[in-house]
Amino acid sequence: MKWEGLIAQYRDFLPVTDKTPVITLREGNTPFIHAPFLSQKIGLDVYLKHEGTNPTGSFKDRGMTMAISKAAEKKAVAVMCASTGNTSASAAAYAARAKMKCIVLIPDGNIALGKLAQAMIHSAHVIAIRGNFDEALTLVKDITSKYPIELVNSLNPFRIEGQKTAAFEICDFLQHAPTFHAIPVGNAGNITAYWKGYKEYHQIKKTGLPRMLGFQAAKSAPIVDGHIIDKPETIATAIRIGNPASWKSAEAARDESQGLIDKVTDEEILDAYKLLAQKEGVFVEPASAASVAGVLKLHNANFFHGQKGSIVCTLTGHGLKDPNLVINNIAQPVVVEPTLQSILKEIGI
Ligand code: AN7
Repeated sequence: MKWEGLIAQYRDFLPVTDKTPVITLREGNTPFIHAPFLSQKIGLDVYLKHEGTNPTGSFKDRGMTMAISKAAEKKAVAVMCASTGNTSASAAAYAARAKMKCIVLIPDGNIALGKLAQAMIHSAHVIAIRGNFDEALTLVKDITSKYPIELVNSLNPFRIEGQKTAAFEICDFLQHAPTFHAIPVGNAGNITAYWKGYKEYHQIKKTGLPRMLGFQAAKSAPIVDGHIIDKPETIATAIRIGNPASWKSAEAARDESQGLIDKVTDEEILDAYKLLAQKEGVFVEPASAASVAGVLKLHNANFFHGQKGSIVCTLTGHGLKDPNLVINNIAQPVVVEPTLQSILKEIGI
């Protein structure tokens, strides 16, 4: 099959016309990977939707191809976003392609190195604020409401439209919806988008509906705790968000699907992060491992007991986004002299 990007593939489900210039990096069509270790452990078929293989290394490209195409349609010259990293990387790439100016606000010191490098090389105007993501988003909303700059955070409805196509791909692969869909929750755009996608596909193709399982980081869990978190913390900087923009629609996805939104500790996130790499061969960034951490937490609480079918975990971003985490916190190579003897000794022969 020839894959020309998700707008071409799912045009009938998207708000585009012949007048929409399609700005694409051929995003989407990401690997849908069976996870044998997790499947055996949990007793249901577990699949990983590896969104880290999108062109800029995260699921944000699905929303950005739509947001930037629609911005190009209205002849916008500049776009702006607040970001914990991946949105800025994606916006910078698609804006470069569309010859638009891209301005990003990031929380100083709290975005992964790879993401910052991406925004810089695509020549976005990167402004680091001495504050967190929530403060950055408030500023961006204010500025884009007053000046002719397109907002490309997931408050932009075209972002959600693009991101919903991941649910279509899953249903196309399985020929029906999974029983459960597990997903990290930060600003809560993606859980909103998947649920919209599942509902729309079900209406037309009768693919069924999953129960949505969303997971926030324990110290950045406003939806679970029921109040705004002023100073969110977590090693998973991508989801270090205390006041999600799509809070209400995430709750709607949870309730309509008879699902849940729970929280996972940094320790649980790191355990899942290592498990994915070491047992399934899939390297993701820590925020992405929150979906698997959550599934393991529910498994340990017997949540899946007596259930049948499949669990799909969205892995939202690639592990190479945040290489420092591995080198500084997990492992480093041993260093030896360049002799046969020292190497044989090291490998225990
Ligand atoms: C890897 O880039 O909010 O719940 O500014 O990068 O839709 O926000 C990133 C979010 C999960 C959470 N996993 O998704 C940003 C940003 C990764 C992410 C999320 C993000 P949402």
